[in-house]
Amino acid sequence: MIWNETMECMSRDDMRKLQGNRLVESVKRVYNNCEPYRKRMQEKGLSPSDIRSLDDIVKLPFTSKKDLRDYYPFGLMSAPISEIVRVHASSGTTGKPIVAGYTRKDLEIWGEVGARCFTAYGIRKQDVVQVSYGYGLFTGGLGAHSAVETLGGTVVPMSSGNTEKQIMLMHDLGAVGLACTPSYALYLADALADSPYPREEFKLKIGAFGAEPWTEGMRKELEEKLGIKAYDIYGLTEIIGPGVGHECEFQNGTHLCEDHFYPEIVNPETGEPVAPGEMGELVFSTITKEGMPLLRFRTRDLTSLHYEKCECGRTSVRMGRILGRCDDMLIIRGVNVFPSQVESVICELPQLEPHYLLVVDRINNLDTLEVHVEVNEAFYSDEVNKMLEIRKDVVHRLQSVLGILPDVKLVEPRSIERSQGKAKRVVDKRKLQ
Ligand code: DLL
Repeated sequence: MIWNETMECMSRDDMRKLQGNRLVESVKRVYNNCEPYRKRMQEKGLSPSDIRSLDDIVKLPFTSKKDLRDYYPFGLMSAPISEIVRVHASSGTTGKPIVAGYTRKDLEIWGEVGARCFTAYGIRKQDVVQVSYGYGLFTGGLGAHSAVETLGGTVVPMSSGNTEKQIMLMHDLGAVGLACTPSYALYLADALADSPYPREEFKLKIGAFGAEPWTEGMRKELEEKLGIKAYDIYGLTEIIGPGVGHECEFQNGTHLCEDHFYPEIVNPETGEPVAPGEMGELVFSTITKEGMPLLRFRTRDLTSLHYEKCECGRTSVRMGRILGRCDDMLIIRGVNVFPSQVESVICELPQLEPHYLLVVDRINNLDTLEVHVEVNEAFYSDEVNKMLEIRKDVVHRLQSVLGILPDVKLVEPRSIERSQGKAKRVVDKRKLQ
């Protein structure tokens, strides 16, 4: 079932025309209502009449996270505060958060794109969905909440934390869907296994997981542990929140709701567009937003776009898995390392649990990488030889995937701190020095 067949299955030509028309209107909106955008365009000698179709988008300047910080909190809004009915914020690593403002129409669109996601996962009106993303300034909780409400399902607004109660209510209320971060889902999976309720008493079938990078290996792990199908949901505060994109039953890429959010992929260094299918930095222009429309916003997320029609019937562009963020990429002895590469190796090995932490340091001017990873209970042993054997295997595989030799520390089951929201996978001590 498809929530909005007209938009999700439109021909590529018609979609481009629609996007072009909407872009033209958005450019006028920001030019007329948002001074920083008007100034930027004027500096480039551009007026709204120069943007006539989608082909002209490359003339427009980029918007960055720094711009959002510089114009904190409301400087990039294109609607007066009297029209803004909600704000959300995402906390960055430094200083002030990024604030996004939404008009009533923006919230309606958010509900609509969210409903497309949960419909694609197979959630229907009669289903109960437990939303275990944090509620509050983070967009996860309220975003998933309005998605399920819009399609007419029953929301359990659980928020994150209080794991025992999560399991009890999931059991008692018969949740079919669970929406949370993949790392929290893993935590809940262990809690569910330890709970007094037998698995067959749960109705859980569908997971809507996102807000952090996760791998195919992690998907397999979650699907097996929870006995569900685990779907990706993508989004970011600046663009709208969860609902920018979603997987379908074929789990072959994340469909983007491109009638609202126009995606491009650019080379992260030069800013030049790359060929379709090539990896680069994802850039979005919102083409229907009123509160805080953003043009050519650099997400820092690294992925690729694929335009072939999907087996599910949707024609919308599909995004590949997010490898990581440009700013999450670790450069260790000159080699680029993403936590997701480590995760993919860990998930392949049955002796390991997908709970891990990367500790990076610089000792005597040389970068070091420690990979702390939990050993599966069934394989954990006091016999040094057994542990050394596992370790050898892990080191070997990591070395061949990463191209550098990591120091692997096998740790006891359940010793790495669990996350109830976005997992923290990296401690970079070099930054603290
Ligand atoms: O994480 C919105 C969200 C909530 C998405 C719940 C999905 C589910 P922010 O806190 O602004 O918003 O963080 C956005 O998180 O740029 C990506 O780097 C990362 N991210 C979000 N979804 C995914 C995903 C929310 N499915 C940033 N896969 C984004 C990989 C993701 N990374």
